[in-house]
Amino acid sequence: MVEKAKYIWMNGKLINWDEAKVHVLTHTLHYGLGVFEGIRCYACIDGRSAVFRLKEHVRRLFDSARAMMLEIPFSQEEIYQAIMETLKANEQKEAYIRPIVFIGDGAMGLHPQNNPIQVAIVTWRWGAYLGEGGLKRGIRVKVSSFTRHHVNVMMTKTKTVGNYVNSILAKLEVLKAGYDEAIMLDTEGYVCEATGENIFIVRDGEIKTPPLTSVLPGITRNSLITLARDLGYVVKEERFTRDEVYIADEAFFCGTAAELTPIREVDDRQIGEGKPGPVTQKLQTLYFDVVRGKVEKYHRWLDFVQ
Ligand code: PPE
Repeated sequence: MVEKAKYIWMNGKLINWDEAKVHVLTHTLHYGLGVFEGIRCYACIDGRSAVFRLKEHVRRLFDSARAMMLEIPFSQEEIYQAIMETLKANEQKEAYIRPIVFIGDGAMGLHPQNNPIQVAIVTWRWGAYLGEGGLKRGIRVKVSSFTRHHVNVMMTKTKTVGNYVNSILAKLEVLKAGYDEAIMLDTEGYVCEATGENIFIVRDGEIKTPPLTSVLPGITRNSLITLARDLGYVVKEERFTRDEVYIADEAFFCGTAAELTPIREVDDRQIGEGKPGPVTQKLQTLYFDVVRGKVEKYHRWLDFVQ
């Protein structure tokens, strides 16, 4: 259960959590055309809180909206300020931030016509997405029988509400089979991403992640590529097959919610030693240090809440 905060920002103002309601004829509820973001705010070592890569997340929200032909009735600067205002009003030191843009009620039918575009920002506490144990010891994953979207079926580079039905199918499938998360293959059979995370593998000290062709351009993915290269690792954005994951020395998922979650098993095959490997551990430690403001060099990624 999501723990209630005091306020939710809706269409320009803060309202009480319990009053943030929509009509059952909300267009997005019926047809799935809406876009959203997932952002995290962390408590930093100096006592302040900082939002991680806020500008990039707001930009991606607007990119998603543009691709989906949704006209957001606010500027990027206004959404940025609204997120800060919500965090302050809710007095949260750490939070997961969910801006969502959706089509309100009015006309029904597939043409959304002039239904109002609604924007809401919700913030709540969200711990380890795939469990504390998963973060520490790694998770067990399975390749889903559900294929990730073809690039001309859904706009794969957007965070569109409807895209996640495909993710939910994969997630339900593998959770029922006793695993923690699913790997999804693209329409040609190459490794693509997870239900809500990007994927990386490591072999002989070299790091690989699928190119952006049909995956969400993850902001965590982008951050980890930078961090890994700054540490001196070679990082390749290159397609690979599931058997390359099976024989990897290390593998991990990353995302705003999942942070950096090690993978210890794929399709009942142990990955490396069956526990987080050295590269994974190094990157995970650095990532948590960076988001908590411990590394001056990456303060450019932090927007302090003040
Ligand atoms: N791929 C998908 C499909 C995806 O949904 C996410 C984020 C990522 C990759 C990683 O992107 P980024 O957060 O920018 O590094 N998934 C969000 C939704 C989680 C949810 O269950 O809701 C997230 O991590 O916030």
